[in-house]
Amino acid sequence: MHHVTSRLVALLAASLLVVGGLALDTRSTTPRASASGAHIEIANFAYSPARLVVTAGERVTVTNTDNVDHTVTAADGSFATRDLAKGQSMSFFAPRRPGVYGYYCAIHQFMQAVLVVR
Ligand SMILES: [Cu+2]
Repeated sequence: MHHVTSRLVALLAASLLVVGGLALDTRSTTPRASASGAHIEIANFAYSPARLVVTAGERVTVTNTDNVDHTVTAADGSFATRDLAKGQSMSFFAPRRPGVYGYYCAIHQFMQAVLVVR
């Protein structure tokens, strides 16, 4: 009897692991940086992707397609672009320290997104 119970517990633990694995898979579908570097596009007052995963120190290129100027400005000051007019691009290097870096537009501070450094 006790034997059956512990087997059930093991099964339950295994299925929980599967659920956990699925959750991890979902997270790994976040756009990843390619060999040519990572990109952030600004369109309609929003950053795309809203959550970009890069490696430490990776080059990140920002392109503004809106008719008004925007910036990418890290909340902690660790990276920033100048004001980008329509069609302009600028690159910066992701921080060396892994972490989650929130950034915003210095001109329209409601525009917010996240750079994840791994
Ligand atoms: Cu802006």
